[in-house]
Amino acid sequence: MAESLPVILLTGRINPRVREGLDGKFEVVTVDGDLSSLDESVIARARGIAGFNAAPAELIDQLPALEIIANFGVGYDGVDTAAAAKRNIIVTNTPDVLNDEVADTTIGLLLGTVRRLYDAEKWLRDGKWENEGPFALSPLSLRDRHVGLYGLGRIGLEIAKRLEPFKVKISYHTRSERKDVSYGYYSSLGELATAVDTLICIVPKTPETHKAIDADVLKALGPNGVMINVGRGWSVDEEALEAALKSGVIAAAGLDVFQDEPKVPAGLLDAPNLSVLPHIASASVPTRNAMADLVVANLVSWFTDGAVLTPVAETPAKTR
Ligand code: NAP
Ligand code: 8YV
Repeated sequence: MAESLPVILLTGRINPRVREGLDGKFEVVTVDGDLSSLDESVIARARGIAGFNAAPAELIDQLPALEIIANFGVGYDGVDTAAAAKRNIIVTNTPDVLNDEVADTTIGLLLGTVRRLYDAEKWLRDGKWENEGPFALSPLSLRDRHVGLYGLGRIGLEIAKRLEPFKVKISYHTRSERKDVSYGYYSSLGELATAVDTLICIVPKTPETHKAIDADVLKALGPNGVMINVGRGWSVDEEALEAALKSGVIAAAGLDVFQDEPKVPAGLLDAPNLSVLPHIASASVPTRNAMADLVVANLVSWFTDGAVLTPVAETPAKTR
């Protein structure tokens, strides 16, 4: 009898190209919600998960034959890597293939926020240019700004490189100073926020980054301050941000990510000088295709060669 194909569970709202890439090579089973709708034998045989940042310990623990969790996204904060590591299950993510897209979007969000591009377009579309005259001058400009990056990893570095031609000063805070860049290094986020007037957040969601951008950090940015978050909503105290925008503690903010997506607090949306995007930094067809292809490549590589392409640090490369 021919050997059966490995069972891969597709969990969450995953890009359809993942399924297209897996079909024919694997027995692909879509999981709608929890595992209760699945046949016992499928659960017993499931060797892989292709998922959208959602593999908690409860899911992992129900799958006795699980070998690999291939996450769609570079951030894998929704995957319980400790539970995976305990069972010797490898976790992969999609680093690098989205760096340029996310960095491009960050620059767009920064410019849109500083120069009020969204409000200006609305002014034109609402007929106000014709009926009321020119759109107001933007109080803010990118000119002479000092931009601080909270996070200077794969994506942060691409953001920094894109900022260079804008002739702004660039500094950063990470836990370890990078030896390969000449940007100013600050050993704490508070010191960085005090030095700069523009802060871009591109750190992962970890216990240490929870609400790291709080009332004190916003106050340190100052009344000319601009805060952009393209990392995770988790890293910003949204109540403090709302208060800071409403009271002029900082001048403006641009957010691609939120604490409780897709819900965004009404009070925050009410705040002045806030630009918001629905978590779209990597969301172009070419980039999402590249991410999907990397998810598939990790699974194929694991089940054919017994090795993966992009393991996460918590479950380092190993062979099957
Ligand atoms: P990365 O290469 O791992 O870089 C992470 C950076 O954050 C590093 O510079 C790291 O430096 C720093 N960092 C981590 N923990 C820190 C801490 N506690 N304090 C200060 N700095 C810290 O990751 P990446 O590929 O650039 O992605 C970063 C994150 O962006 C992802 O995890 C994801 O959450 C988010 N993201 C969002 C979107 C979107 O659509 N908006 C798209 C892609 C990624 P040290 O280790 O030296 O501290
Ligand atoms: C996507 C992201 O929103 O890669 C990440 O960490 O946040 C984004 O690229 C998501 O992962 C896929 O839809």
